Amino acid sequence: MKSLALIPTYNEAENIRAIVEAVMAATDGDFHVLVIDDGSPDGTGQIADTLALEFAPRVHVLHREKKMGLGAAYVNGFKWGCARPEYTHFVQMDADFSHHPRYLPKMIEVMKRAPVVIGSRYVQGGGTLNWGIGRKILSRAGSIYSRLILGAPYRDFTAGFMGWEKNAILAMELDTLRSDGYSFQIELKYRAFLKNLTVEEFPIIFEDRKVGQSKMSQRIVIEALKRVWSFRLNRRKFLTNSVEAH
Ligand SMILES: Nc1nc2c(ncn2[C@@H]2O[C@H](COP(=O)(O)OP(=O)(O)OP(=O)(O)O)[C@@H](O)[C@H]2O)c(=O)[nH]1
Ligand SMILES: [Mg+2]
Repeated sequence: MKSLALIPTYNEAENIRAIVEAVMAATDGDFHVLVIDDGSPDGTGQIADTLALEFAPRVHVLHREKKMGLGAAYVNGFKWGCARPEYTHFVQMDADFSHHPRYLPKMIEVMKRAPVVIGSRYVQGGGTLNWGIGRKILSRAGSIYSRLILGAPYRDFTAGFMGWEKNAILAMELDTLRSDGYSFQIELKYRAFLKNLTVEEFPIIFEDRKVGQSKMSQRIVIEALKRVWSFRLNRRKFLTNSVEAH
C-alpha cells in the first residue's frame, strides 16, 4: 500500500526543492511524489528531475510540453498513478506550501477511514493566513454558493488539498472532466457527492504563497462560479453515464 502525492507545477523553481524535501521528511518510504510540470520556462522540471534522482524511488516527474492547465495536469497525474498498481491512495497538493506537508500524516490517517478527504479551511480549527479581506470573502462565498446550488454539504468546496482512495478516483470518470483550476476542484467534489462517496473534511491552515508567482486570479474564481450551474444542469448526464459504465 503506497500513496502518491500529485504536485502540479508551473514556474515553481523557488518552491519545488523545498516542497519535495518537506514531503519526504513528513512521510515515510511508502509515500511517493509525482511532480507534473508543464514545461516551466524557469527550469522547475529540471530541478524536479534532479530530485527524482536524489530521492529515488520516491520522487517521479511527468513532463508535459507546455502549460495546459491545472485540471488536465491532475488528470494526467491520476492516470499515471492508477496505471501503477502499487499506489492505492492519491493526494492533490500545490507546490507553494499553501497545502503544508505537515498535514500529510493526518491526511494519511483520515484516508484510512474515508475514501475522499478534504484539507479544509472552513471546518473548526481551519483557516487562512495572510489573506486580504477581498480574497477571504470571495473564497467563503464561493463555497457557500457551490453548496447551495449543488446541494452537497462540503464546507470548503474549492479546496485543492485532497486525498483519494484509488477506487474513488476511478469512479470520477476522469476522461469526462473538462474543467480547470477552481472549477476542477468543485467538479471533483460534486462527482464524489453524486457517487455517494464518504467525504471527510479535516482542518488545515492555508497560508498564502511566500515566493513565486500566482497563476490564479479573481477572474478564474468568478469563471468557476459560473460553471457550477453547468455541473448542476449536467448531473443527470453524468449519473446516466456512470450507470452505463458500471
Ligand atoms: N502543471 C501545471 N501546474 C499548474 C498550472 N497552473 C498552476 N499550476 C500549479 O498548481 C498549483 C496551484 O497554483 P497557484 O498559482 O498556487 O494557485 P493559487 O493557490 O490559487 O494561487 P496563489 O497561491 O495565490 O498563487 C501550483 O503548484 C502551480 O504551480 C498548469 O497550467 N499546469
Ligand atoms: Mg497557491
